[in-house]
Amino acid sequence: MEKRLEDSIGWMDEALQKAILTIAHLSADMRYEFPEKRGATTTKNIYGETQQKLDVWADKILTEALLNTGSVRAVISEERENPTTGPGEYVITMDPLDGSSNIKSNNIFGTIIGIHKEKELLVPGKKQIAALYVLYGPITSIVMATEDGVCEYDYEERKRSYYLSREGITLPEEGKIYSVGGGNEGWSSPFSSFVDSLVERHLKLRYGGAFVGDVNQVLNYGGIFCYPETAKKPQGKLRLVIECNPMAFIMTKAGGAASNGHGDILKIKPREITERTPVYLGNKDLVGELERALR
Ligand code: P6P
Repeated sequence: MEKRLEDSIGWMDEALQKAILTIAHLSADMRYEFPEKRGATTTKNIYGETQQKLDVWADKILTEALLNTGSVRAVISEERENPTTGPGEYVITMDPLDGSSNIKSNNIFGTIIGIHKEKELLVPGKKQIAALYVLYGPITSIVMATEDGVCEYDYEERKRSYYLSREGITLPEEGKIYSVGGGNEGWSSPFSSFVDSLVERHLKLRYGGAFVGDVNQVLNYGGIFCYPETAKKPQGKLRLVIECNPMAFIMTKAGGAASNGHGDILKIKPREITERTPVYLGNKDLVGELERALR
């Protein structure tokens, strides 16, 4: 008997279930709107990046729906300068549409969600109680991590529900792929040597340009995802709070490691919502090797 997402999270308190199921149900419906909402807006987000129509729309409908659940105290979104507050107890950190540069080319993109219920809004990623990403791929799927581990749910169109497809997901022992964001201009020589060593060990390059899709490949095949610091971008590109912490939580619960090059990303106390960080996620042996190389 296939287990539905609703049944799989029945152990959670009702407020948390409502928040997660709201994201799940909305994500399934969002797909139908994608074709009409391709293309860029004339506005830029707080990072100075041109917003795609889907960025703005996904942020709006997810934020409103989450606040309407009554479960959410604040939504911290990539698309907004300040948190949007509500009457509930959970804090949601969100990249509503990660990988929007892939919309034009119809490549994979997704939604990244982190959930905590600490008093402070900005807390280390280890304080998250759940994290998930929605992958808008050939299959719409959700990968979610809680204290109990990592599960995947596939959306079954005919039944209009998400069903558990894998549970207890752990990284393969041996890493097979590597994925490096940005160009190689300005890499430190230790990082460059590390990447060369991966090639020499016959790891395969898999880079799709969306954090969710690239980390999902590492979760499935083992290896390492890197968006490194460079000479021009010493803090890298990806955002600590709304992108890296949820993905780091999931990778860690799958038995992997998450580093900023010098230590566990999940231990960093964010100074501000917009803070960026270099990010390295994947098999513990590879992440550890890279940390030693960067010392
Ligand atoms: P680059 C997508 O725009 C994103 O924020 C992440 O999803 C992705 O990992 C990264 O930027 C891609 O950046 O510089 O490789 O195009």
